[in-house]
Amino acid sequence: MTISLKLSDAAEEIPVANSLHRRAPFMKSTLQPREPYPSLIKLELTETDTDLLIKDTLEALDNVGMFGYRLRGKRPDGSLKSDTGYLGMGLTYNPLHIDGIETDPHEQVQGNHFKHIKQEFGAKSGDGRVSPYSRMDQSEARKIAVRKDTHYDTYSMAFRTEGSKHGYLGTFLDSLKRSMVRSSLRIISSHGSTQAMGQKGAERATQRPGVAWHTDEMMFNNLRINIAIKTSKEFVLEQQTNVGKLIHLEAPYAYSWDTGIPHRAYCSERPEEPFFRTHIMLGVAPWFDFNEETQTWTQNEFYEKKHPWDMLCDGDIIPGAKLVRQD
Ligand SMILES: O=C(O)CCC(=O)C(=O)O
Ligand SMILES: [Fe+2]
Repeated sequence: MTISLKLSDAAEEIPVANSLHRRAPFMKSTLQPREPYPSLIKLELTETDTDLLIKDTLEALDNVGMFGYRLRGKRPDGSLKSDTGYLGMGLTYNPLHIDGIETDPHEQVQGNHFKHIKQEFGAKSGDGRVSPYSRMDQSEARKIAVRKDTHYDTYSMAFRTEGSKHGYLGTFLDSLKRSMVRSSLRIISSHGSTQAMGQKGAERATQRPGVAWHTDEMMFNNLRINIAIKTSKEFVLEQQTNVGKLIHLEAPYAYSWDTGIPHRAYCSERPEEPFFRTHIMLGVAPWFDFNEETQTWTQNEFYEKKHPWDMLCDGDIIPGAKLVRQD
């Protein structure tokens, strides 16, 4: 039987992907890829005009602007705190997002307004961001933050923003074979304010612009693909499987890794001139396809049959994406 679910029929107290999971448990699939992949998968985009993609992505960002990732707490003037070192612009949004009309649709990808969750659901913790993926938030707060139409309702953030339709960026995203979920342009600003990159000791004292240790959804739920658009050597990725190995992601390649394993991305050394490292951070649902007209998610032919990494390397997600073999 093919599972299908209309957004409006999904339960309110859990994200839409979890409602799908109740009917067809897929998030913790044990399906293995057909071959062992490196801890960082690098892909060449052989059917993409990458020069034009870079130009039009940067133009879209110029037109729309960027938003800081929301942080816990408030500024002295009462406004919600956000990070000036880790910025973004949404490529997808949810028209029914809990933030309503207060925020720009391009800002939804930048974390929750915990304020709303507090008002509507009576959460006890303070204002600001709460992340189910962060080890720094209490589990009760995390549970409340993860509902339908919140930041973490990945499968509701499946509608394309205006900014995502700009020029060849739009053409490229239209060409994807799978449905996009919570996707954004992610910018690390070399001269932005910094945050603690680690949880304790010297690590905690080390302040860098970027994103601290975290995990994301399992890849069967949300396969994340980073396309480096504008970058420079100081900007690095570090994975918990290889702490201390700082990896620079080169433009114009696409990368993917197991985001269920903690990782962080940051500016390791401040360049002389301010620099805005820009990646397209795509999220796709590998095993369910979204029909925007009927607002329905339906299981696709790959469900439990083909591993998301095999799909990625066969061009079942980005047409023409080819694995770059490294020694
Ligand atoms: O490079 C970045 O902006 C962060 C990437 C990341 O954490 C992810 O794609 O899961
Ligand atoms: Fe991540």
